[in-house]
Parts: sequence; C-alpha cells; structure tokens
Amino acid sequence: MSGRNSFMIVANRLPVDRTVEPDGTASWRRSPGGLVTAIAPVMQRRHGAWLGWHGAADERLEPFDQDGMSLVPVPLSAREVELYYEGFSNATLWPLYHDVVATPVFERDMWDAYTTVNQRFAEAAAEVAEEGAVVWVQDYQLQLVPAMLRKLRPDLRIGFFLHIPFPPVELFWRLPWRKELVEGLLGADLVGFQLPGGAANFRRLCRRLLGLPYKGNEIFLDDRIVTTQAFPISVDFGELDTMVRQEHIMTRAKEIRAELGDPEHVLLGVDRLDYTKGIGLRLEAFGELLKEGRLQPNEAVFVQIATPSRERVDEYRRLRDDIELQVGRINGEHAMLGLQPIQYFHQSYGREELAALYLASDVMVVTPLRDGMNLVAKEYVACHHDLRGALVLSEFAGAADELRQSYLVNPYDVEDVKRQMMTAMRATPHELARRMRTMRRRVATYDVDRWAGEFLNALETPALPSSTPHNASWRSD
Ligand code: ADQ
Repeated sequence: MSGRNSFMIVANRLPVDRTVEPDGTASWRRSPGGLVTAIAPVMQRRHGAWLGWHGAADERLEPFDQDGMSLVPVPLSAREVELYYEGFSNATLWPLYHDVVATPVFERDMWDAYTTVNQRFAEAAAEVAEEGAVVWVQDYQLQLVPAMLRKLRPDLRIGFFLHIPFPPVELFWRLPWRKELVEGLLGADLVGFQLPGGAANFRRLCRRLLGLPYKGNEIFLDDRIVTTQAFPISVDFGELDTMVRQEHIMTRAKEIRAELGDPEHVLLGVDRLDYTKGIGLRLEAFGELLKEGRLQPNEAVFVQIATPSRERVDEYRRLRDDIELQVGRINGEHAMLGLQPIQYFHQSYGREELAALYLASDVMVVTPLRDGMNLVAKEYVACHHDLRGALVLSEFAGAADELRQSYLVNPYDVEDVKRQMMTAMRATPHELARRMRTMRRRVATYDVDRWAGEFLNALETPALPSSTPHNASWRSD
C-alpha cells in the first residue's frame, strides 16, 4: 500500500519533546537542533513526514501534525528501550564505532530486539510513503532499515546518513552480526558519512566481507549501485550569528563573566556527558596547570557543562560519578574562598543561554577521544563575530578536518592538551582574529542547509550508467 508522503525522515526519535503543564495538559515542542531546522523547510515544501519514537515507552500514539510537519510515532516497549536503544545501540554499536573507547557488549537478545525494532520502523515507513518517495534514514540505531524497507518497497529512493564515525574494518570485524548490518546499509541508494575516511572504511568492509567491487564512491551490487560519500554535518550559522548579535545576549555574556568573578580567562566545555567526549582528560589537564603553578586559581575558571545523557546505561552512570569526584578533587585542592576553579553543571541549557556562554568564554575546549563531527566546536565559531575566542580541538573530532585553524590536540597526550590550552590563553588578539576569521568563513559557507541540500541532491541524482562493475577495481585492501 502507498501512503501520501513524497519525502520522509526515519529517525530513532521524533523531532519533538512532550511538555506537561502544571494543570496536566500535554503539548509538543520542537526539539532544538540543527537537523530539524535544516529539514523542516524541505518537509513543509514536500508534504514530508517524520517517523520516530516519541520518547515514552509502552504508549501508542496516532500520527499528528506539528509546525507543518506530519509526525508518525513508532511505539517501543520498555523492554525494547532497554535492549534495542540502551542495549544494542548504545552499549554495543556506540562504543564499537567510537574506536572501542569503552568495551562493547555483545548480547543476542539485544541484537534480536534491534532487528525487531528496525523491522517495525521499516514497515511504518513502507506504509506511509507515496509511490517513488524519497526516504532518508538517520543514524546507527536504524542500520537495518534500508534493506528491510527496500524489500517492502523497491520503488523508493532510500538514503542513509551515519552521524557517528564508521570504524576501521579490524574493529567492525568483531561484531557477530557484521554481515547483517552491512547488508542492511546496502539497501540504501546513498550511504552518507561525516568524513571521507568513514566512507572508505565502509567500502573496504563491503569488499572484504561480501566480496563486492567498488570504484571511486560506488559499490557495485548485482543489480544496482550504492553510492557512498562524505557529507560533513554543520550548524545553522545564520541563526547563531544573528542570535549572539542581539543586545540581551551580549549583556548576558557580560553578566556570566561577572558572575564568574571576571577572571582573566574563561575556559568552557559543553558536552553530553559521554565517555567519548574526553571531559575527564581536559579537566585533568586544567588541574595539572593549576598544580604546576602555570595557572593561578584566580586567573582562570573552567566552566564545564555536561548534559545528562543515557543515564540508565551502566557506563554512563560510572562516568558521572568519576567526573563529579574529579571536579571535587581539583576544586578541593585549588579553591580559594569564594572561588572554585572548575564550575561544573550537570544540566541542559536553552539555546540562548548556551550562545551567551560561548560568547562569554575565551577558550572553548573540545577534546573527544573520537567524535563523528562535534557541533559544539562549530557553534562556538558561529557565535564569535567579535573574532575573539580560541578553539582547542581534538584531532579525533570530525570537525578537525575543517577547523584547521583551531589549536589542534591529541587528547591522549595530556601534555599536548596543556600546552595548547596555554598557547590559546596567551595568544594575541590579532592571532585569535586571524584564526577565527578563517574558521567562520568555513562554517558560514558549509552550514547545515548546505549539508542537507547536498545530501538530498546526491540522493535524487542516480549514479551514472557509465559506471559499471566491469571497470571496478578489485582491491584487496
Ligand atoms: P552528539 O554526540 O550529541 O551528536 P554534538 O555534535 O556535539 O554531539 O552535538 C551536541 C548538541 O547538543 C550541540 O548542538 C550542543 O549545543 C547541544 N548541547 C550539548 N550540551 C548541551 C547543554 N548542556 N544544554 C543544551 N544543549 C547542549 C552526534 C555525534 C556528533 C555529531 C552529531 C550531529 O556524536 O559527532 O556531530 O551527532 O551529526
């Protein structure tokens, strides 16, 4: 059966959050974030639908409209949230794809739940897609959907985008269900990655695991071609740039500095509380700078904002305890009356407050051990029209490919992190402006609109017939 939507997003979550008023009435609010902002206009133009879980377990909801988007809730049971979402997605795939910085869990019942839920998403999408519709599947939670959907609806044009890194063959190889996952992704016409390296890892894997030939960006199946390509995601530069130029945001930025005691240097970290983000190592580096006397406690304040995340997964609970212990230890050693060198907040902030924080800080410290892109780094750049501010950025964040004028660090080398933090703090305004100007040009040009536009353009432009398997290489890498 064909539905009425010619364009669809299929993602683990719907782009809305439910808010409940004090009188008990519930309403939906669009979740903040670049993806929704970039996609919303396309959705409105094309009678788009967004399929995803609405965030509450064991609850079935009818499709509803919000902000000109048609939303189709896909239900999950509490057990599925545990096994498919917290389990296979976040305890198996997440650590495996992030260079095993934590040990992945391989459990069969988690895999079974992942398969069941992916099938449910595919069936829901098949149900509401118009003949020949374009369907864009998002991220690691739904890697089986492309093939499942193609089986049900071969008429659709299917794209997939992976927001996290795609690991090297040697790491992926450990996965007991490696063949099924790769075949799932190959159901798409276009598989998008953050970086060319991820796309190359995927092509090599297809060759090694399934013996499929590839040439350039194209993988040759018996009856079709799958294009693999990098599309580095970005932020809504225009929105952030406009926001931080408003009087009340600039005033708020000044207030923040005053509330912090007007220190010479404000350093900032903003992350989901996740073990891939390298929060502990940057605090360690800051603590050592204080200990060695290279920084005085009244000279610099480190503001670390850590958004609560995946709190029911063991690894995340342990991480929270570790970070809180570490903050307590460093502050205990270096605090002076009324002065805490690390200000730690385990909270979520609104967009405007976050923008004011970016504007207020002198050095943004982004030190993930591995990160698909890292939007925080790009948001920081978008917020510094004043050309002040330095970005210390891990070489292992996707964003490092584009933001070459940041102070790049190897997060595994604490001395390097310390050195670059100090260099950033001591840089002249002229040097900071030179770096920031170039980075801003990059983020302004490659913004999130361009990301979505380029992906959809590639998805809707089928691979040229001149590319045939006959001239494809059989590389044995
Ligand atoms: P994340 O791992 O969530 O995303 P990131 O790209 O940094 O990481 O995005 C986080 C977003 O959450 C940013 O927009 C940030 O502003 C916001 N945020 C963080 N802390 C916040 C707080 N305390 N309050 C409010 N907002 C907060 C995954 C991948 C990334 C990839 C993105 C997009 O892991 O590598 O860049 O998807 O593809």
